[in-house]
Amino acid sequence: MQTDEQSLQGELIVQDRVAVIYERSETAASDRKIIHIDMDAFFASVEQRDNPEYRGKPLIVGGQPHSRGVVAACSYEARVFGIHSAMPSSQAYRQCPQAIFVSPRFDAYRDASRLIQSIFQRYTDKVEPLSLDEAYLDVTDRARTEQRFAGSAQRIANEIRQVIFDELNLTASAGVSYNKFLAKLASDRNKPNGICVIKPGEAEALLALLPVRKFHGVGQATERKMNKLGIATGQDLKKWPQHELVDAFGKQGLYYFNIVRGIDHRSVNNNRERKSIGAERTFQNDLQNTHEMLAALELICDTLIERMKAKNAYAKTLTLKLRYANFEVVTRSISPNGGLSDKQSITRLLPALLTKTEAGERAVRLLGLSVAHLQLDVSSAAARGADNASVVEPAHDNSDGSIEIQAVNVFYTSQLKLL
Ligand code: DCP
Ligand code: MG
Repeated sequence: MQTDEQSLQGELIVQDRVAVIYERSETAASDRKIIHIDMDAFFASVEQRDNPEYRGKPLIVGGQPHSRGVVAACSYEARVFGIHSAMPSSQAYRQCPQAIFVSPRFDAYRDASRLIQSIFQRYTDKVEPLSLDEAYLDVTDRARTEQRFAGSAQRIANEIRQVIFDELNLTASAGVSYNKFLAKLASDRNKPNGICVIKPGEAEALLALLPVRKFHGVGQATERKMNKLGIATGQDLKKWPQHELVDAFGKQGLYYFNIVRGIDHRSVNNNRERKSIGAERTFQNDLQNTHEMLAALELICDTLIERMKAKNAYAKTLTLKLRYANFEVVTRSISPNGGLSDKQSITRLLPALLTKTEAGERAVRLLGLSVAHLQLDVSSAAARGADNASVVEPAHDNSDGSIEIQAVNVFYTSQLKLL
């Protein structure tokens, strides 16, 4: 049966985007012990676990090969063929016609995720989930107080990986370091089923050699901008004085200045308050004119409003996202003075946002809306009205100085629940 999530233009690929952005807090301890755990090929591994016939084979979870869907997850056997998440399924099929394509089973992934998170809680209550399959853990106290760990976060990380394997039959990779940025970087280095420790003395040399794209917080758009400025690696980035980076990248410039020196004071934040809500849709046929785009956006807006109402939330910033037919993605944001609380307060802004893009001149395959800087209490927002809106220029990476939404989850889910 088709749900209204699926009703737009035939087969629909729903890609909701849940952004969880946490405030920074300045806890200047450089002797912290932070672990970042990230499950390996998460959706695909759950499928291989539950379906023995998929094991050892290239497996793709996501859209079917002849649809306009994309790959959500793929097994490591599929990655040998160059397949990766977010690649169109049709392309994945061309690169590996023998791959098995399966549709996602979100309930199974959420169940596994809950169990993984409960394992984390056995080790520390300072757990910050980033998505269904990854989290930061601050184990500073646990490493110190429990004799069997002898002060070693690496031992804790390995034990967690073992417990996950024993109890869930899934593998996880871990990064261990003295801050979140480095722990996340580390967890990716020995994937799958690996662990990597970055010690204080090692960080700067390692970062100098890395291409900037590998830095969490540097997305495609920032990479392009950095490359234009002659910044290709950490070493190049490090040559830039702080004020010049801030001139070029705003608040994020300070973040880049620090991370390339291995400095990241953000604490592991177990407050799971959601900071943005959104909905987006990929269309069976590209939309050609702004009239049909606005109609589609109205429907997306209905979903968004439902979700905002469920949270009793009102928002300050509305972001329109669109993906052109050639897969290029642009976003445009607006922060009206009175906030965003009901459908009308959002839909009235859409034509202005759309004209800030090339929609209409170029065909569009995906549209999305999200709201950010949420607050509770709709009534006070409504009372203020929504006049004097001002359009903000492209928010490719970070419109609000927060860490770029690169780690943020793109889920194939019609429910916006994180866990
Ligand atoms: N996901 C998605 N769409 C994306 C990226 C990811 O639906 N564009 C889903 C499927 C993934 C899960 O989120 O299984 C976790 O994402 P990861 O980026 O951690 O990727 P994987 O766990 O699949 O692989 P790995 O972490 O081993 O690289
Ligand atoms: Mg993963």
